[in-house]
Amino acid sequence: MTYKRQIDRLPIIPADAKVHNVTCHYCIVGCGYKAYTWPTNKQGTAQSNWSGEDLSQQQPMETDAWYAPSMYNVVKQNGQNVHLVIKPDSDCVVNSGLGSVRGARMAENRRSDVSGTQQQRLTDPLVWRYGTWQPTTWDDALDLVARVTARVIDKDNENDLYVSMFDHGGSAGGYENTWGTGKLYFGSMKVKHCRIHNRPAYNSEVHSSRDMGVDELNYAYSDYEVTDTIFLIGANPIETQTNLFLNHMMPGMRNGAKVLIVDPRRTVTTNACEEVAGAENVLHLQINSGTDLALFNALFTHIADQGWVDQDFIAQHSIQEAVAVPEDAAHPANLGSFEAAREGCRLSAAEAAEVCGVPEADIVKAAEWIAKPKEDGSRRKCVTAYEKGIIWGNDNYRTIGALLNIALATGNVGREGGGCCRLGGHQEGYFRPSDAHVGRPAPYIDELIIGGGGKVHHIWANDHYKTTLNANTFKREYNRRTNIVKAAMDAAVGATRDELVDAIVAAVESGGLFSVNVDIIHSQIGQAAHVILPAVESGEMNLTSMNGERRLRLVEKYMDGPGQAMPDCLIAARLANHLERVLREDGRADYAEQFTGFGWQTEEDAFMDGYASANPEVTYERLRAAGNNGVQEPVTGYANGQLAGTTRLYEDGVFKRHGREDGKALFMSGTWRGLEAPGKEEQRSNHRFLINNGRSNINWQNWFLDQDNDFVADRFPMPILQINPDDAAELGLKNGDLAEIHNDVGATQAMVYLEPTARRNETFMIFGAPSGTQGNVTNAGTNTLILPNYKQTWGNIRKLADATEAAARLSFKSWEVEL
Ligand SMILES: Nc1nc2c(c(=O)[nH]1)N[C@H]1C(S)=C(S)[C@@H](COP(=O)(O)OP(=O)(O)OC[C@H]3O[C@@H](n4cnc5c(=O)[nH]c(N)nc54)[C@H](O)[C@@H]3O)O[C@H]1N2
Ligand SMILES: Nc1nc2c(c(=O)[nH]1)N[C@H]1C(S)=C(S)[C@@H](COP(=O)(O)OP(=O)(O)OC[C@H]3O[C@@H](n4cnc5c(=O)[nH]c(N)nc54)[C@H](O)[C@@H]3O)O[C@H]1N2
Ligand code: SF4
Ligand SMILES: [Mo]
Repeated sequence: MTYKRQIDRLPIIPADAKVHNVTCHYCIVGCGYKAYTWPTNKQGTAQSNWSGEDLSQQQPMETDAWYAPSMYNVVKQNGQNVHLVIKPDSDCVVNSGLGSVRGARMAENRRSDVSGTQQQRLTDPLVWRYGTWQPTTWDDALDLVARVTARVIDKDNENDLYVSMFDHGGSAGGYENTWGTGKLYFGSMKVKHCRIHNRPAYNSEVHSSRDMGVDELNYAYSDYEVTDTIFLIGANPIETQTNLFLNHMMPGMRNGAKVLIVDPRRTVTTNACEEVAGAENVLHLQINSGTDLALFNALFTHIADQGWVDQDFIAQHSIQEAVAVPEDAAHPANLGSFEAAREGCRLSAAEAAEVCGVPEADIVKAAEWIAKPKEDGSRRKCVTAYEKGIIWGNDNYRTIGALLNIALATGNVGREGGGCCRLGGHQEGYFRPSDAHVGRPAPYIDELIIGGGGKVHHIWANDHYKTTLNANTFKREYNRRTNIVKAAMDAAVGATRDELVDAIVAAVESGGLFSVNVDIIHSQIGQAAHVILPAVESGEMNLTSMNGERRLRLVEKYMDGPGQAMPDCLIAARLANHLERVLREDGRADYAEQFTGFGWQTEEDAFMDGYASANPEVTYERLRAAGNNGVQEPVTGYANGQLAGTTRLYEDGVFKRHGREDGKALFMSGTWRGLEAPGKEEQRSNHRFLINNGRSNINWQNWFLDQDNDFVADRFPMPILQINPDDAAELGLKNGDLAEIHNDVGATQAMVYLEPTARRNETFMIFGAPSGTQGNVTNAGTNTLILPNYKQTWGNIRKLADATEAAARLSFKSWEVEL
C-alpha cells in the first residue's frame, strides 16, 4: 500500500548493501532486477551510497539512482529485520532497467511484519481438526498425508491419487520445484491422473507445433528489433509481456517494422502500436471470435499461390512425403509435405473474409506484409508471436499448425528477425522424468473428479476454483466430496492417528475426496482442503527458470520465508521421506524403495539431482557469475569462465522436437471446421454476448497477491466486464454496476466498465478473480487432446446491483491513449 503511505522519504541504499540477482518471477519475460538488503539501523548518505552518485545534485531524467516506494519493504533475513529494495537492473538485456506495474511492486508484495504487507501468507502447516484448520508441525501434517495417500496407492496402481501441479518456472515452479514434484509423481510413482495448473489434463499447449518439429520458444527477443513485420496473434503484449513490448517490439517498430494484429478485440496493444509505428503501419484484423484457422489457411494459400515461399528451405528442411503422420485420435490433422498442406488447407481470401468477418483486401494486405518480397527481391523477415487467444481458442491443434505453416513456408523459423513463438505465460522451468505413461490424449481430470474419480488429491500452486473451466460444477462437486471427508474427520474428533486414517479412508471409499493443498496463501480451493502446506516463493529460496527466449537465470535468495514455509521441492522431498517410512512400517519394503533418493537438504541439492544431472556444466555458482543476463538454453558448454548458450533455435535447419531422426519439419494439413469444441456452437446460437476473457496489466493471475494489495484492490475491487455503451444502456447498466453473466453451464459476476471501442455484443472479462470466476460460464467441452477453450464463451447479461461503495469511486476512463 505504499502508493498512499504519504511517504516523503525512503532510506538511501548504503554503498555496502548486499546485492542479489533477481529475475522477476511473474511473467515469461523475466526482467532483471537487483535486490539490495541492509540492516535497519543503517543507511547511505547523499555522498556515500550504492549508486556512486552525489544525490544532493539533481539527477538526469534517465537516472538509475532512485527507487519508488513500491520497490521498498522491511523483511526478515536470517531472522533479522532488514531494509529491502528490489529495483530494475539497467544492465539486464531483457528489460534495460524498465520495470512494470507488476514487477516494480515485488518488494511491496513481500510478507513483512513491520510494514504489514501480505499478512495472508501461510506460516504453518494446517490440518483440519475440531471443525476448522489447526496449525501444526511438518512431521505431523506430512505423516497424515503420507498415511492416507499410502492407503489408496500401491506398487502397480496409483490411479486413485490425483495430482494438480504447476509445470512452469518463475512464480511457483522453476527447475528445482518441477523436479521435486516430478521425481515424486513420475519417478517414485507413475501417476497418470494428473493435470497442469492451467488446463484439465497433463498435455501440451502446442501439440501441433511440437509434432511439426518446432519448439515453441525458438527466437531471441532481439529478433523483434531487426524484423520487417511483427505478426501478433491472440496476444496483448503491452499488458501481458510488458517489457518485451516496450524494450524489444517498440524498438523494432521504430526501426521500421510493420505490425499485424489478429484479435477480435481492440486491445491497448493495438492502440500502443498505432501510436509508436503510425496507424498506417498497423493492421488490426478484427476477426470473429474463433475464426483464426480460416484466416491462416487463406494467408498460407495466398502466399503459396503468389510464390512468396522459401523454396530452398522447403526443399532442404521439410519432409517431402505427402503424409508422414496421418490424422488419428492423437493427431487431429495430417502432417506431411508443403504441397500436401497447400492442398489440404486451400481457402481463398474471399472465403476467409466471409468466415472471419474482415475485408478480403485486408487479408491480402496481411499476406503482403508477411511475405511479399521487397523491391530489391529480398525476402521479408517476419516474427510470428501468439499466445492465449489461440492456445485457449478454437481448434487449438489445427490453428497453431496453420500459423506455423506460414512461418515455415516463408523460411522464418531459425532466422534472424524471424521465429514462430509462443509469447508465453509464466517463465519456464520444466525438468521432470518422462510423462509418457500419462498417454495421449491424456485423461480429462476435472471430468473424472466431477464423476467421482480419485480418492486423494494433491494440489501444487494452483486454484481451480478461480481458474478452471466448467468451474461452477467443479466447485459444487469438489465441495460435496471434500465435505464428506471433513464430516468424517469431525466425527472422529479425539481419535488416534490410526483411527483417524481409518475414518478418512472409509470416507474416500464412499465417494469422498481427501484434499492436500500446497500453496503460499489459503486459497479458494484451499477452503476445501484437509491439509494445507505452506510453500515459500521465489526470493525466499534460490530458484532457476528460463524466460521466453530461453534465458536461464538464478534468483538468489534474499529473504526468509514466512514461519515454517519451505521450498516446494523440499516439501516434495519430505513427503517422499514420509511415504517411504510409512510404507516400510506397513511391510511394503519393495514399494518403499521407490521413494528413496530424497535426501535433499537445500533447493540446490534438488537442482543438482535434477536439471544439473542432464546439464552438468550448469551450477549455481556459474549462474551467479552469469548474473541477470544468464545464458540462453540449450547450454552448449563452459569455457573461459562463461556458460555458452544458444541465441536462437534451428539456425542449422534441423528440426527434432517431434523426435524424428530425419530432422525435417512437417507441414499441417487441416481444413476450417467451425467451432470445434463440443457445446460451443449451441452456446453461441443461444446467447447474445461473447464473453471474451483474459488479462489486464495490473492483475497478476488469480489475484493471489493482488487481493491483499491495496494498490490493486482499490483499482479493481472486482473483475471488470468491458462492454459497449449502447449494449449497456439497453440492459440498464452503468459504470461500476454489478452484472450477472449467465448461460447454460453457470453464472458469475463482474463490474461493468463501459468501453466505446468494444464491438456490439462482444464483452471482455478479466479471468481468475476471487470475486468473479469467468470459468463458471466456460463449458466443459474442450478441443481435441483436451485443450480448454476458455476464450469462446457466450452468455447473457443482467443487472444484479448498483455499483458497490468500493466501485462507485473508481475511474472508468477508456484505456485508449494518444501520445
Ligand atoms: N498483466 C499480466 N500479465 C500476464 C499474466 C497476468 O495474469 N497478468 N499472466 C501470464 C500468463 S500465465 C499468460 S498465459 C499470458 C497470457 O497472455 P495473453 O495471451 O496475451 O493474454 P490474454 O489476455 O489471456 O489473451 C490475449 C488476447 O486473446 C484475445 N482473443 C480472444 N479470443 C480470440 C480469438 O478467437 N482469436 C484471437 N486471435 N484472439 C483472441 C483476447 O481478446 C486477448 O486480447 O500472460 C502472462 N502475463
Ligand atoms: N477463463 C479463463 N481461464 C483461464 C485462463 C484464461 O485465459 N481464461 N488462462 C489459464 C492460464 S494461461 C493460467 S496460467 C491459469 C492460471 O491458473 P492458476 O495456476 O490456478 O493461477 P495462478 O494464479 O497462477 O495460481 C497460483 C497459485 O499458486 C500459489 N503460489 C504462488 N507462488 C507459489 C509457490 O512458490 N509455491 C506454491 N506452492 N504456491 C504458490 C498462489 O497463491 C496461487 O494460489 O488460468 C487458466 N484459466
Ligand atoms: S514484464 Fe513481466 S517479468 Fe518484466 S517486470 Fe513485468 S511482470 Fe516482471
Ligand atoms: Mo498461463
